[in-house]
Amino acid sequence: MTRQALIIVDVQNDFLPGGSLAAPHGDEIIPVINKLLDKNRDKKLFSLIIATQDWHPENHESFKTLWPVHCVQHSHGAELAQNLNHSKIDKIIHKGQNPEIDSYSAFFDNNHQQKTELDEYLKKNDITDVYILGLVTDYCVKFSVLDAISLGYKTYLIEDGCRGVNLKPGDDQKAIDEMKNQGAVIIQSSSLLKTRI
Ligand code: VGL
Ligand code: ZN
Repeated sequence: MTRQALIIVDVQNDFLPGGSLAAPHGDEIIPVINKLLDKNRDKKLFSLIIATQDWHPENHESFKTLWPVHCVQHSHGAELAQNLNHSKIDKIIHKGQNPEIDSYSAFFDNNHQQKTELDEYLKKNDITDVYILGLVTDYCVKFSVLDAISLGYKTYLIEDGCRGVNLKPGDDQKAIDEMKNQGAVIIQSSSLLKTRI
């Protein structure tokens, strides 16, 4: 028996146009996600819907070195997009709270030392397959997908449900190629939406 979960990565104001670390066209994925959530009314696509939030303290190390201030705990920028259908989310996973160590992946910090609750939560719910989308393709989505594969989940990337930040042009495509090479199945939301259920 397989059981599926949808993991919505970091669909937060700061990663959307107008936010401090915006993925261009990031807002275009929100209707894609809402359509999937709507299609899933009877839970036939996904048994569980999980959303992650990048959730940094004000003094996070990455603000000094790499990134503009973003997703500070309890700030407007850290909130999930307002037009995302929040009512369907079963579980929120926070990451990136340690001021010293960043956490791109929804599963582990970047040193692979601390785990978030996500793997335990999926295991407890007998999830075998994960479908991942969100922001941004070239960082948090990519590392979440790679960790899901290494943890043994059958892992799907819903490509049209993601946008990259593209610090270098083409970073998003490179990330997709890497996920595919590591074993992710790249799909489009349309293939899930047209499933007759
Ligand atoms: C992210 C950069 C820094 C992401 C988070 O959500 O992909 N990227 N923090
Ligand atoms: Zn961050």
